[in-house]
Amino acid sequence: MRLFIFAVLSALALSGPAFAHGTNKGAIEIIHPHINEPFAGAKTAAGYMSIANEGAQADRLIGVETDAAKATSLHMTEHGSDGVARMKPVAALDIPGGETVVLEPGGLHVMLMGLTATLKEGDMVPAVLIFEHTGRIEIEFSVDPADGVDHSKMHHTTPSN
Ligand SMILES: [Cu+2]
Repeated sequence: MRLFIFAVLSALALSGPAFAHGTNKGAIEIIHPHINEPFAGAKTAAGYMSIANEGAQADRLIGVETDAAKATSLHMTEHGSDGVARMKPVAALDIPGGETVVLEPGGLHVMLMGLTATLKEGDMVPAVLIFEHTGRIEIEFSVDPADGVDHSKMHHTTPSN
C-alpha cells in the first residue's frame, strides 16, 4: 500500500498540464506531445513528443497539421563550430521499426510558425501527424510550463530568417 501511495504522489508531482498523455494508431504510439508555453507575443513555438514504432515496418512522419499555426515544419537543431544553435528543416522523419524517436529541446522538433492563437499553460492544441504508412494520427499538444527559451529568437536557416 505504501508503494502504491508513493506511486500516486509521484504521479501527482508530475501532473497538471505536464501529465503524460498519448495516442495510439496501428504500430505507432505518440507519447506526451507538448509545447512549452511560448513567450507572450511569440510568433513561433516548438512541439515535442516521443514517437514509438512497435511494428516491424519502418514508417515516416511526413507532415503536421494544426489550426494553431499558419505553417508547420520539422526541424533539427544543430550546434555549429561557433557554438550557436541553428535549426534546419527536415523533409521527413524516419521512424524505424521497433524504435522510438524523441523530439526534444536541442534536437528534433515540430516548428509552429505564425501562431494563430495565444498558447497558455494548460491549453490543449489539436493537431494531426501524417505518417507515410499509418496515415493521419490525431493528437493534442498539451501546453506545458514555459522553459525559458524564446524559440522565435533562435537562428533558423530558413529563408525567412
Ligand atoms: Cu525550429
